[in-house]
Amino acid sequence: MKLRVLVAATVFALAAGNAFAFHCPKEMKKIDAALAAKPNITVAQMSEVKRLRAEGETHHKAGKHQEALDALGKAEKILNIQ
Ligand SMILES: [Cu+2]
Repeated sequence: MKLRVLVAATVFALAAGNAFAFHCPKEMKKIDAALAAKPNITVAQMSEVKRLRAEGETHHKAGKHQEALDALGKAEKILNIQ
């Protein structure tokens, strides 16, 4: 019985992790699309967006999806595309 609970918890944790894993590339694409559309932001904002975008990708590849989404979310806020 305990094993069953453990298995269920593990499956849930994996599913949640995968949801994040698939979410990050989606947010990165949104940022890339916004950048390609030449957003009306300052040069400083642009470099901050690019920094956050790179930071998000690094976190994502390291498996830190929540940190990745935090960084990508900040970039999206600057781009006004949330
Ligand atoms: Cu991720």
